[in-house]
Amino acid sequence: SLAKETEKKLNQQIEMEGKSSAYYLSMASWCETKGYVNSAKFLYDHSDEERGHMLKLFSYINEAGGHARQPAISEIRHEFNSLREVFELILEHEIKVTKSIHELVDHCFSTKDFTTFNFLQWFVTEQREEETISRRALEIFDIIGEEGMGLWHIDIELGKLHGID
Ligand code: OFO
Repeated sequence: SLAKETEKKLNQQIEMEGKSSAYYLSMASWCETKGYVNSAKFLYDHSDEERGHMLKLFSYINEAGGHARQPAISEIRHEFNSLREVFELILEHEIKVTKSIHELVDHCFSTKDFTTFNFLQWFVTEQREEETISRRALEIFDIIGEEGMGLWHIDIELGKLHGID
């Protein structure tokens, strides 16, 4: 069965995924109010995906005899300076999430919890994809350029990003 320490760490990961979901929902809303409708669509979907990640952890913990806990979501940002800043913050956040997953995997390996170790491999792959998408998003800003009609084109291209995932 699930060690208490591992259960605690998995619940901390739930909190991270819940925060990701809330953070991206807030970003989606900001984008929508600014007319970046395609980016908003991408972020609403992304927020749903993060909730999906959180629910995967809920099932795993409870099926393994633990108790998954709905995390408190602390204050999140509602205002952003630019569309580019939103995507920079996403990459920054995803790097943090990857680090957290890796620490969790390392903990499971060193405590010989190979079942949870195996369960977490899905998240390892997912984080790799999420970082790639976030990096791709920032490249789009550089390639197109934000001047003139740039942001309008950038928003369209960002809306296509979830196709990769
Ligand atoms: Fe859950 O992958 Fe992003 O945070």
